[in-house]
Amino acid sequence: MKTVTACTMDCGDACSLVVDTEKRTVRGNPRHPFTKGFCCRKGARYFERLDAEERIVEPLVRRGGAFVPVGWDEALDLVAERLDAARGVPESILHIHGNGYRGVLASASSVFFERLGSSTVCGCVCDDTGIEACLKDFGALNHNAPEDILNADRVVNWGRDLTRCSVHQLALLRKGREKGVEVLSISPGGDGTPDFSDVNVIIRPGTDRFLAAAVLKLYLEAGDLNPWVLTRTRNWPALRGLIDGLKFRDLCAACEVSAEDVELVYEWYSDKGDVATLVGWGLQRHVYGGENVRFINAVAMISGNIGVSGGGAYFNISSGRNFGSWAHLVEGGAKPSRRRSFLLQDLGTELRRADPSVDFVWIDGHNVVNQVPDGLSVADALARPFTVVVDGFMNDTAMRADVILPPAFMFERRDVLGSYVHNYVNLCAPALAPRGLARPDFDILADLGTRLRERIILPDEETCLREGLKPAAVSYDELLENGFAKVNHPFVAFEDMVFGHPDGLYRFPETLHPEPERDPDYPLQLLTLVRGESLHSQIAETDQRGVPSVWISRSNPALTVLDPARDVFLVTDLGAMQVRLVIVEDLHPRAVLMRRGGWMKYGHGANAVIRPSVTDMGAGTAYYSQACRLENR
Ligand SMILES: Nc1nc2c(c(=O)[nH]1)N[C@H]1C(S)=C(S)[C@@H](COP(=O)(O)OP(=O)(O)OC[C@H]3O[C@@H](n4cnc5c(=O)[nH]c(N)nc54)[C@H](O)[C@@H]3O)O[C@H]1N2
Ligand SMILES: Nc1nc2c(c(=O)[nH]1)N[C@H]1C(S)=C(S)[C@@H](COP(=O)(O)OP(=O)(O)OC[C@H]3O[C@@H](n4cnc5c(=O)[nH]c(N)nc54)[C@H](O)[C@@H]3O)O[C@H]1N2
Ligand SMILES: [Mo]
Repeated sequence: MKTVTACTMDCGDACSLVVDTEKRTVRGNPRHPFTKGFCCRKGARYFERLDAEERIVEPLVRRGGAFVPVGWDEALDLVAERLDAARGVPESILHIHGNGYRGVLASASSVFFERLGSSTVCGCVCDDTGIEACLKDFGALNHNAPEDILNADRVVNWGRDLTRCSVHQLALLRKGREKGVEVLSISPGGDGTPDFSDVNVIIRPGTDRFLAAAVLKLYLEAGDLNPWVLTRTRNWPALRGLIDGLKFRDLCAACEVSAEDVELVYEWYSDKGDVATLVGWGLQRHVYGGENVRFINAVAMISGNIGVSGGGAYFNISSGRNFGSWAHLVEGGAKPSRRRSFLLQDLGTELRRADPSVDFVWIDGHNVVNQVPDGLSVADALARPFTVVVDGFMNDTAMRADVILPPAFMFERRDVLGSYVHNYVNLCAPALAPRGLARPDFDILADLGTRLRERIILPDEETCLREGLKPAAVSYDELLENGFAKVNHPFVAFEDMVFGHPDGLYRFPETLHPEPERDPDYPLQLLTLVRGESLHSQIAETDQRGVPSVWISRSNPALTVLDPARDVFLVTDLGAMQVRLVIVEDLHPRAVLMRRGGWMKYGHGANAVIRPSVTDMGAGTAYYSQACRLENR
């Protein structure tokens, strides 16, 4: 049987899918204008996860060091008893929710634990650095419709590896290239960008702000400024003063890009025609990631490419912008005025220091031990409290649980969700029954709520979906009929050059921080990039045998002393892991690339050696500023 459903993975392409439950195949919905009949490798392989032998399909309770299967009544009664006991001190309960599954119903656990007044987490492991940077500049988070890239003459792609993170944006770009759109990509290299670019500029990781500032310097020197654009900005004199005081050659040196290449980027922007700017997520995972994004936006603005079709600066939009909350429909508990929150990036330390202590932890949709810095310290900290993990695999987080509750995965449950790239909302319809005893997260929480001494009552799913859809002005019935709907947003963002700040004016960055000095003991930089064939840590265990690979340049200084034939270790000030070297050509000499999400229990988890860190904006995580070295041991 074929069902039209949707992908709920944390990916901006947010595909509408056609699932064939007999053949166990997943195809892109041919009727969906953005999905256009194809899907990515991770989506196409999803039945491998649903059908995996190692999938957990019944509740498990830890007894005497081993996990024992139990029925739902026993598991949920036990959890309810522990929750009731902890509820006297609400902050002793901690809720950690990731984006492992997305949608209107996916907020159920957050709504539920808010009513309990539990502690929560703050800080971001994904995109809040870039979001805050865009909010500072534009005053609102918006970009042109992704289809508008077809109207560009040229594209400057600052660090988006579309071959992995967004194959549908890649398809649009390929279509554009057939019509003559030219693409220049800027990245540390070693990624998929040469596949879709006419020119590639290799940059020192973390330093895009200097390249962008050097381009601005060339604009100033040429006196090539659009007076109308400047009237739409608030603080141009401050940025001009800053740039005037900087030397072009120092800026080139700071980003390790040659003067010729900087001039090329300038020409790419200043020649006739419209230029679209793609701003990647990678370049904001650095200590000054927010500033990187702001200087790139400034180039898009000064070059006259904001508010025009074929131009625009694309970071992302909010995938929740079309939805409203249904939290007010919940009965029981109380919405607290303030909640205690722990910094996600340093969760291990935060939990150890917590006063009052955390006695009960609920984790859903987040392989938190694997994905946050210093994950092993989080693993240690989870040993004391009673920990419930809602997940279907015995990953680095689940193995630390006291109770594991198996969720229905996508295609096995219902939801409605949007995208952080395009303007459609999709229906995730159940195509098959949950495997074994697995149940939708929503169901699990609704059931648990009725078992508490003071009950929490969730509304039914359909009520939540209808309520959540109200701001989208799309009816649930329309979604049931079509599987997706387009929500109206302007095709060109900020078309009238009126920005989201109260005065309607754009804001430039006014400071340019130097890159922190390289530590001579750790002269290389670890970039933990996404995989094409899976989402983050949702990787088959059978794919994680042996030693994980890292990619380095032939001109990496480590190769002068390393013997690649002997065991090689990636070493940071936090720890060491054995790696296998793959030598490539077009990669920055000091970059060490690793594909992220491998599991610590197989020696593949990079976050075992990545230190907690916070970026300059949005309390994001500076994963890619992690210094390292390679050595024989
Ligand atoms: N070193 C390093 N680490 C990083 C990053 C980095 O750049 N470098 N980037 C980060 C980024 S961008 C992100 S977004 C985060 C992602 O971090 P996570 O959100 O932890 O990502 P996943 O590994 O996909 O884990 C999601 C989990 O949700 C589970 N899941 C899937 N569907 C469902 C469901 O329906 N219900 C429930 N209850 N669970 C479900 C999956 O089995 C999986 O274990 O990681 C960050 N971690
Ligand atoms: N297949 C697949 N798709 C995904 C995901 C997945 O896990 N798998 N995850 C989804 C999620 S949650 C997210 S957040 C996105 C992540 O998508 P991205 O953030 O785009 O992915 P990354 O691989 O972290 O980084 C992308 C590129 O940034 C470049 N880069 C790193 N540092 C710098 C820098 O300082 N300057 C410049 N110019 N470039 C730099 C790298 O070379 C890399 O090519 O993808 C989403 N899509
Ligand atoms: Mo992410």
